[in-house]
Amino acid sequence: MLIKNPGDIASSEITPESVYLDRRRFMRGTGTLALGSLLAACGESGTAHATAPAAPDIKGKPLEFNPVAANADNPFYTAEAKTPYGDVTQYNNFYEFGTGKDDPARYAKNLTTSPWQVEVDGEVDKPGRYNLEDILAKNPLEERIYRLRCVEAWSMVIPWVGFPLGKMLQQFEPRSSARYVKFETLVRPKEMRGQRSFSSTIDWPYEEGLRMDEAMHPLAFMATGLYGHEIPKQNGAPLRLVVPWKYGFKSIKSIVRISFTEKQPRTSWEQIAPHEYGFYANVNPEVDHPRWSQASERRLPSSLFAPNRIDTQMFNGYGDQVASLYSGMDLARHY
Ligand SMILES: Nc1nc2c(c(=O)[nH]1)N[C@H]1C(S)=C(S)[C@@H](COP(=O)(O)O)O[C@H]1N2
Ligand SMILES: [Mo]
Repeated sequence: MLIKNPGDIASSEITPESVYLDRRRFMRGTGTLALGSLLAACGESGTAHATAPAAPDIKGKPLEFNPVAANADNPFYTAEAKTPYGDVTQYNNFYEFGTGKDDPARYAKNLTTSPWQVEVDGEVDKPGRYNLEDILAKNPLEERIYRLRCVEAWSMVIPWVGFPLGKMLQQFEPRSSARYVKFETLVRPKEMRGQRSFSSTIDWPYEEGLRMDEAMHPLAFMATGLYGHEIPKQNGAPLRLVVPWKYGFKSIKSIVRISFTEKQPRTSWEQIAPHEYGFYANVNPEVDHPRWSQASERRLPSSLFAPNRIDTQMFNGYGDQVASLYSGMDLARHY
């Protein structure tokens, strides 16, 4: 196996972290007075905030993996600026921990992710309860640098570590009757405060699914790490899906069940608002969300002074690879 720890070289150096920090420092400077009085009101001394805090250090165990080849024509790679680690791990959607963007970073800490098992069932010849270690032993890690486009019209560029979804699914030996694959997130209200909330709109577990040919596509990925290190809990530890040509809600986190089905599975967001969120959820600048445009997106980091708004690309820029999966389909109807 290829052993390289890119913590030594890659991500942090290539990321324009310093530029990002400078911008934050600038913004803090302009906000000093207001922030100072706010802190005073909270009974805290403002002096500790006179200088910007350092970017949060990369947390988690460094991983061993095969780094992505940095060629412009490699679909698993993009030369676009990576979103800094601090944004990737502190601006999240993970409703099991709350609906605020900073709730996951704050509340996912106490989630128990070891031991971890994945139940495999349905139209498959090797069903069972698999220990995460056994899955990992069969699937050497590699790196992918992908765009992630949320349906809320913001996006990031994230260096993931993990393995191809299709390769893992084949190891379970799906039957020819398996036309779809469904994923479920852990339900553990004791550790997931969003699941205890009475105002929650989601009927837990969070559920997602793919058509079998989508799941087998080489771009579909299971992530166990990011920025060369173990994936933080707020990003879906210990095992989460990444489908870069689809809206982010398809990329389900903290997976505990994989079911092979004949029929198109029920998915959480489709259940909540079927006219707003469809099963396919392919990134498509020409099909607007009923309440906002999907023609452009805020690429993080983004701020009031530097919104960093860019055009959204069809299939999030992965059209050359995936468009053929949908030939003949009306993508306005199958949104
Ligand atoms: N279980 C679960 N998975 C989830 C979500 C969630 O709320 N619960 N949110 C989704 C949404 S809307 C997005 S945009 C991505 C965000 O992933 P990130 O926080 O790692 O950027 O996770 C997706 N996976
Ligand atoms: Mo999202």
